[in-house]
Amino acid sequence: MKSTDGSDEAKRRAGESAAGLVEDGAVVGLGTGSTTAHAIRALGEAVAEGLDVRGVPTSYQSGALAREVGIPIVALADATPDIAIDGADQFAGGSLVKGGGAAHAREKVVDASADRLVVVADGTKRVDALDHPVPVEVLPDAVPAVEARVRDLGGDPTLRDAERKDGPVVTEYGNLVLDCAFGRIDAPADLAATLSAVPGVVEHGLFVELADEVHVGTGTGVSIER
Ligand code: ABF
Repeated sequence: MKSTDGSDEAKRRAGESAAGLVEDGAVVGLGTGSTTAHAIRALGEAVAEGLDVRGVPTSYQSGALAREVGIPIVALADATPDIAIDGADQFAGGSLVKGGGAAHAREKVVDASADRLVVVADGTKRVDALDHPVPVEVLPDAVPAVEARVRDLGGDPTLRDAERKDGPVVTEYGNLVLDCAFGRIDAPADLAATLSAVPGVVEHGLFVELADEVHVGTGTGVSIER
């Protein structure tokens, strides 16, 4: 059943619950978004109290927040995360739609590299079957071709616009994002593989069976699912 509690309090509980799993000496993948930001702040407090961790950011924003709260940063090329903590736009079991912040390419690389992926979310993100539009990062020249292919697949692509009318959202890698509505996604692994094979697609936001656990914050506590 879909929860209506998308409060910041619920997000904070989820983020802090996941941060509490991080052990001394760990390398931590630092996800993006408002729920993960609570985990990053909690980890910063733990570092101030003596916890030895190094963070691998999944985006410019998560790296900036980690620096602000005092978490030492390490590049993915130099360390493998023991654990990654990341948010989601929607989850069904261990499968996710991500990419609301247009950071899903680096998020997927970091999250998939980690020994353990802990997703943090509030209950409004939980569904029985994924149906959230799938963000697809696309090489700029390939946008028309990818749009056509997505339509062939039964999807409805929308180029993501910046909030102000100054053009489309551009990712950290200089690419554009198509939000592709497919309705209910009954076979996420098949759609993920199909999208990955489209020329010009850099990465999409379907994370199929990648999460080891989901910490779901509520108004009063946290449920750990999976
Ligand atoms: C990132 O932030 C994205 O992949 C996901 O789209 C979003 C979740 O943000 P929030 O926790 O603010 O809902 O993890």
